[in-house]
This record gives sequence, C-alpha cells and structure tokens, in this order.
Amino acid sequence: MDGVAKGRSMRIGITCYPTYGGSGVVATELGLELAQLGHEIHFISYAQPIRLTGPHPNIHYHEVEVSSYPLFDYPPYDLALATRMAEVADFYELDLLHVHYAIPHSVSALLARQMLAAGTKHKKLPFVTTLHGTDITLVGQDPSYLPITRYSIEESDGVTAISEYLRERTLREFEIKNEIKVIYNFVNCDLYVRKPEAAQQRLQYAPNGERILVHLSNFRPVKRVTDTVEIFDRVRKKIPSKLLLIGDGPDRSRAEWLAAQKGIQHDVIFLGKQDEVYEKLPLADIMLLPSELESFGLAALEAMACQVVPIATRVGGVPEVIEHGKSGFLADVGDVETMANYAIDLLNDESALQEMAKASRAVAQSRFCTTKIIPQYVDFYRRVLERSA
Ligand code: GMT
Repeated sequence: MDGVAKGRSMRIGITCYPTYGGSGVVATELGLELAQLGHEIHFISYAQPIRLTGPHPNIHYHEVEVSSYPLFDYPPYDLALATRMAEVADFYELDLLHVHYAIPHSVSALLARQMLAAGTKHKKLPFVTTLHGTDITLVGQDPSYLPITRYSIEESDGVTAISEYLRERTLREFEIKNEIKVIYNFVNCDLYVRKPEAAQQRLQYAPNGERILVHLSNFRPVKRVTDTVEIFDRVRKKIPSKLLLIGDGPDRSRAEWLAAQKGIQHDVIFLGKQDEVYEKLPLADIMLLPSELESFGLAALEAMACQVVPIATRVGGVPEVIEHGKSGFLADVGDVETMANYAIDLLNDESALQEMAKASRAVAQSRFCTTKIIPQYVDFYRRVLERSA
C-alpha cells in the first residue's frame, strides 16, 4: 500500500458545473473543506466555481478553453475538458479525479484516464463520479444520453450518490452493476448558523417586524417557483410577511409576473444570485421548497442549519433530510394550500416555531455537518486508490 492509501495528503482534481446549482456548490464546498484538511485541490472547469472566492491555500483553478471554429456548430467542451484533465493530472501528479454530475464529466474523466494509461508514463488516474440528481432523473433519461451515462458510471472507479433515493433510482433505471455509495450532502454548521445580529438585520427587509419566508434555487421549472409565490400569497393574507427570493433563472419573470398580478410585488423581494447565502438565510423564519423533484434539497439543509424551518414537497430524497412534523413539514407537489396552512399555523405559534427551528438545526448538526461527511469522502478516495493501486 503506498503513502496515499495509508494517509498522506492527496492531490485531487475536481470538476463540476461552476455556475449556480447544487452540484457545483457541493463540489466547491467539498474542495474547500478538503483543502483545509491539507489536501491539494485542482478545480478543472470552464469557469471559476461561484463559491470559490479569493485566494485559498492548497486550491488551484484550471480553466478549460474551448476553441470554436466555423465548422463546430457545437464546440466540443467534453473533449477539451478531457484533454485538460489529463494535462493537469500529469503536470501536478494528481492521485485522482472527482467529477460532480455524470454528464459529460464522467465521460471526460474516462477519456482522460485512458489517455494517461496509454501514454509513455502509463499513469493511473482513477476517477470518482458523484451523482446529484438531474444527471440521472432528467438528462440521463434522454435516450441520446442514457447509454453513455450508464457506461461512464459503470467505468467509474468509485460512484457516490447524494441520497438513498438517488442511489436506488440509478441502480434500478440504469441497471447499474457498479457499487454506489451514498454520501449525503453537507453543510458547514459554523458558517450556516443564526447569529444574534440576525434580529437587527431582518429589519432591512421586514421593517415592521413582519415574518420572513425565503426561497433559494436556480429558478428552473423543477423548482416550481410560482408555487412559492402562491404559498406566500396565502400566508400574507393572514400574517404580515415578506418573501425573499434568492437566485435567478428561467422562471424568475413568471414569478415576478405572478406577484404583480396578485398585487403583492412590494412584499416579494427578488435578491437575485447571492454568493454568501449564509448571510441571508438566517434572517428568515421559514424556507419554502415546493419542488417537483429534489434528490436531496441542499437549500433546505442550509436553511435548517440556520434554524429556518423548511416546508417542502415529499419528493425524492427530501424525506431523508426533513422529518415531517419534527424538523419541518412535507406536502404533495402542487398542494399550495397545505403548505400555506403549515406556515400559517407555525408562524402563529411562536413556541412551536422555535422548537422546530431548534430541531432543524439539530438535524443539520447531528447528521449533515462537514465534520460528519467530509471524512466519508476521504475514506472513499483512499479505498478507491487502494483498489486501483
Ligand atoms: O436542483 C438543481 O436544479 C441543481 C442540481 C444540480 O445538480 O446542480 O441539484 C441537484 O443536486 C443538488 C446537490 O446535490 C441537490 O441538493 C438537488 O436536490 C438536486 N436537484 C434535483 O434533484 C432536482
């Protein structure tokens, strides 16, 4: 067994979608946490991941340049990525690659592994694929992507999924033989915490002591942002309140239109994309996540760590994170009445709200803190390296 498998720090390449989206957030936070532990992290992507701000010791960023020629209607990013992965792995002597979101990242990693193995140094470059959700539930189901997604998952040296739900669904629908280990998403409980200043900071959005509801997403149709507005409209009729919407995306204008139609636009505050969501989340009482599907629901977990009670849909991996009636509430997709009633009842009962807020924080701390989850990734990498040695 060499030093890497036994315990020396590792050199890890991480690839993710760098723009707004849960998988990029998880990949970036993972890289930051691993770097803190002394591992050398190399992000390889077409843009700097959004939560990667400022210089960090042990963190490097390698941009993938995609050349475009008149001949290319579709510039081949996956090939440029594979080439860059192989170059970076060779130059910086990476121990392994960890790709987040199967398409096309695991295919690029597979090519990089083959290129290095076939090169003069016959270098080994194992890769780990982490499945996040829509890579399996939406994109991977497209007949044009399914066979190659299945192949690259099977060929991965290690595969993880961010919930039991996603693991089961991948095994079943993709007929995967490779082992898939569940490593849950995580939250930094020191950063995502409600501080005493939050009471004062709330006043900038709720100057008259109104309640605050929050939603955080990439505003894609799967998030059902207009349901958030519908729920808020019902809550606001009973309880003076404000809605903070964090993020941006295709359904933002529909949500704006709906708020204006209902005449509540002055109480619906669109904050757009925010880099430091841990400063905004703790200002709220309730987080609304009425998604069509969530393989995990990272936004709900981040809110829970900040003592913000989640009201979400009973879909995908969400029940693995939120225990209905204890650390939040779950309802059927589209049932805005029930979700609004949960919010109204809770906001009318301060002690129940406080109790549930504490229970939410306790779940985040006991099951999903970085301190619990990051060592699972480190152990997993070492096992992959041992097997590939
Ligand atoms: O939800 C999105 O639209 C983004 C997507 C992604 O891959 O960036 O999120 C997925 O991964 C997140 C992080 O692991 C999970 O918390 C989300 O539940 C999952 N989204 C869906 O399954 C729809």
